[in-house]
Amino acid sequence: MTRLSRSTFPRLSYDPAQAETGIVHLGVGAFHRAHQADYTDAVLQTGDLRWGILGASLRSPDTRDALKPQDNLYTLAISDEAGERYKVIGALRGLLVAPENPAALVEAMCQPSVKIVSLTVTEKGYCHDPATGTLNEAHPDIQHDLAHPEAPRSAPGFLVAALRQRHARGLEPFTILCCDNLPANGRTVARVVTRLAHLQNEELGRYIADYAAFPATMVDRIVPATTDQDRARIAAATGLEDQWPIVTEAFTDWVIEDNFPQGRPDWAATFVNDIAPFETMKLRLLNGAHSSMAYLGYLAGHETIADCMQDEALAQFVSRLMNEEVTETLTVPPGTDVSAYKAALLRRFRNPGLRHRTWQIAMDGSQKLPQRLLGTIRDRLKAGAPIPALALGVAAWMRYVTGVDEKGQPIDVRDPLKDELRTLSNSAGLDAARLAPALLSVERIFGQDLGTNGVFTAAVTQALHSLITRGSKATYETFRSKP
Ligand code: CS2
Repeated sequence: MTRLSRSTFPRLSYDPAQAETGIVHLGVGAFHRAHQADYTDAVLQTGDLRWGILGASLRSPDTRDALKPQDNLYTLAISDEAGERYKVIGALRGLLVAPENPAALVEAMCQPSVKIVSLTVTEKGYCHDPATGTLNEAHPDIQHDLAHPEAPRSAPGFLVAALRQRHARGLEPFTILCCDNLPANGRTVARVVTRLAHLQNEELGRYIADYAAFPATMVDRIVPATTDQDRARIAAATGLEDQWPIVTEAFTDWVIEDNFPQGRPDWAATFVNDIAPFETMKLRLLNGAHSSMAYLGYLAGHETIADCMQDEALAQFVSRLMNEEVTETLTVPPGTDVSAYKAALLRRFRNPGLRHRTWQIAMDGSQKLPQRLLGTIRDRLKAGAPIPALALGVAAWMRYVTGVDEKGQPIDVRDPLKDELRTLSNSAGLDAARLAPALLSVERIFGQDLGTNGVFTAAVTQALHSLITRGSKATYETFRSKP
């Protein structure tokens, strides 16, 4: 079959080769290609060719190898009730693989045309301590970058190396645009990057703190990992082979704090002064529900989020989590109807065209729980409000990270703290009264307050006891609304 490329797909409305590199993006995974690259593609289509994207992978060459023979074009398969429609995205001008030549990436970030460096490197990619949002100075990649500042490994290391070079060359700093689901993502990344710079050179740390902009963002689009079935279906539908298409939903949302001293594309996003209420609503409702469903659903044998939503009891648990425990903690963003927002979320979760695996969402729980569930829990505890559903979400994570499922089969737990969590859970055994306090003692996740909070500890221990003795399904069944 013919491969997608510029010559086999001549219908793009702009010539990517004519675009300038206005953006360098670190972490060109599926989410970036379905979200920011799609928004940027729309800008390029208007004829504003200042904003081509140079993508960089910080680890594997896979994306570059798949897209290079396709002139960096790829297909976005957009799924909704009407089925799937296809769109070819041309916004990527090129792809670098950082470990192959770190200096080349730093140099690319120093081109005068580059006004923005955006990032989707996942929560763990910032090498921070999730409970406090500060740089984990003992992180092996940070230790490496302190020893080799010119040839970094971590995302913060690349940002600091390029900002240092630009400063030395008299170039303005680029704007750093974090597009990961971190709480207060702009401020968190600013804190991490300035601290790393400060450890290298105090003056550089001050310069970044004073002159670099770190606008905060709320990003939203559900983008499951691409499968071979997706590749085959999309090739059959479009008539062109694409080694790395991306499947996503029709829904997309992007709220951005409008702070771009070097200018920005005219993205069809919502630009605001304060993104906090948008971010908290999204992290607590969407991502909080996602993670709770991922752990409970995985343990109950559900492969995807759509499968979880087919399970009436689990769907009811999710509604009750959102309605009875999360909503009250939110400051509703201006112009938002929270009921409509939640109804839309449930529809999005049900989308059968998205095979979003519970295992995928379950990944990196130690980095996700604080902003998805623990912040909500702190607010509820402060208000003296009950937390049965939230505590069950946390307990399901605990049951999951023991690494053995309800049938005694191993779970492939992926998490930067996996070894520590496994050691703690192995020594506690499958006994809630020992396992819950053991895991709650991990301050990098739970901070210094939650592990010693009697109400929280009791609620989590009780939920975990039920998960261990009765199983996931029987436990969330107790959340079924009474007829
Ligand atoms: C998901 C998110 O993988 C996960 O942890 O919860 O990637 C989620 O799909 C996005 O944040 C939706 O915007």
